[in-house]
Amino acid sequence: LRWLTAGESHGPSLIALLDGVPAGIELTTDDLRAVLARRRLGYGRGARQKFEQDVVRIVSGVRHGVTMGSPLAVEIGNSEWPKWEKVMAADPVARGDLLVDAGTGDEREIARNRPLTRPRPGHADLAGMLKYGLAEARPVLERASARETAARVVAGGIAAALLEQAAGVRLVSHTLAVGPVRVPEDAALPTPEDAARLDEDPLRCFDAGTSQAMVAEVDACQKDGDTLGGVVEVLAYGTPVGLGSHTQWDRRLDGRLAQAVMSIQAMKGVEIGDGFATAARRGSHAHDEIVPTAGAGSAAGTTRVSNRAGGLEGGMSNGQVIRVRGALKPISTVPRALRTVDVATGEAATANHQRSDVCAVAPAAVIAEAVVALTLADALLEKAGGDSVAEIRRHLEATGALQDAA
Ligand code: EPS
Repeated sequence: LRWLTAGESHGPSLIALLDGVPAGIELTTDDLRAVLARRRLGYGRGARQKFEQDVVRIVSGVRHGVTMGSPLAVEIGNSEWPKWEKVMAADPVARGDLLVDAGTGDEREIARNRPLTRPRPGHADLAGMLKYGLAEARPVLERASARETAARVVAGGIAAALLEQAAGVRLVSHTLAVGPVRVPEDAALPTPEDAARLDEDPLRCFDAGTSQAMVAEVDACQKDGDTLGGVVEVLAYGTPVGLGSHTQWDRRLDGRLAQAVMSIQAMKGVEIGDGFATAARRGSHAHDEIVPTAGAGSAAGTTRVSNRAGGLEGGMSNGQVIRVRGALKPISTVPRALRTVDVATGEAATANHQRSDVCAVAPAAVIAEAVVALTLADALLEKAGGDSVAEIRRHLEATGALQDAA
């Protein structure tokens, strides 16, 4: 399975392109609308989420609600495009079209097109300007923007449909921390049955008391003109044993999941299972002891007394619930503007700022779920690949890797 995205934040649309999707997955435009709507959830998001609409169109790969095995292209149109048509036009634009009002003779450039010469710390702005030899940040931030994750969420929705329909794998994601407010260590983990309830929570947090404290933290932060990060977790239930491999570095599934999650905008840390907490434990309390199940007598007749490893040992899925966490830095566009340099004049300045989310942790969980789904779907096809859902199921049944949940 291969996937790519294209599109700018204020361009006409984003594109998700998937190649290698098997035939026979049931999938509709409404399914993709539903996954995209989940990405817009979350307390503490900015004004843009309220007015901007995602307009989904499946361009290829699906016929009458079923994938055909051909490349899947999905376009996510941006309802705000008419406001940006000139500023982000692909073709050259007459200077007069970029002035406030050519008719009244107002010669000032429209605000949207003014050069962004005060790079924002934490964003791709400055490194991108230096790398691509640009005098302003617009061409960098348009692609670096987390708006791009809409395309990855669509791609992940397709991957999740494949995982569920071919192998019975189901995913769920939730928020573990917002700033310093964290779910207690011993809190219960959500299951896929809890997904709807999580989507109703303002921060997609499974612990009601903690969620209230998170809302208060977002409010306090907004009042201070500041932004917040946090920690999200993705859980994959029913993953077949043996996805990924210990035999080569780039086949290890934990490494592949880490890359997928780390590549989400604003991610600064990834953990598998208990991750960093494990580093502080002694070995006798760090692993998952193996005990026999009834009628044992082979490697298959075993179970575990814990899941500290997060379902991955030796870079392979071991049949336990896969647990991947991502740590998100606070949004880089800080209302209480940070110091920078105006590169047009070389003078000290404050960073460009118009509007900002206070906290994007809740959508980050949905995005992390999408990239985990893509990575697991890719690994599933390597293990039990086939050209159709039926063929993959036959392969899985033959290997005995399917879990009961399937
Ligand atoms: C983003 C900044 C904000 C977000 C945007 C991602 O946009 P703006 O700076 O134009 O207000 O709203 O996210 C989305 C539009 C989206 O759909 O997720 C950023 O800097 O990454």
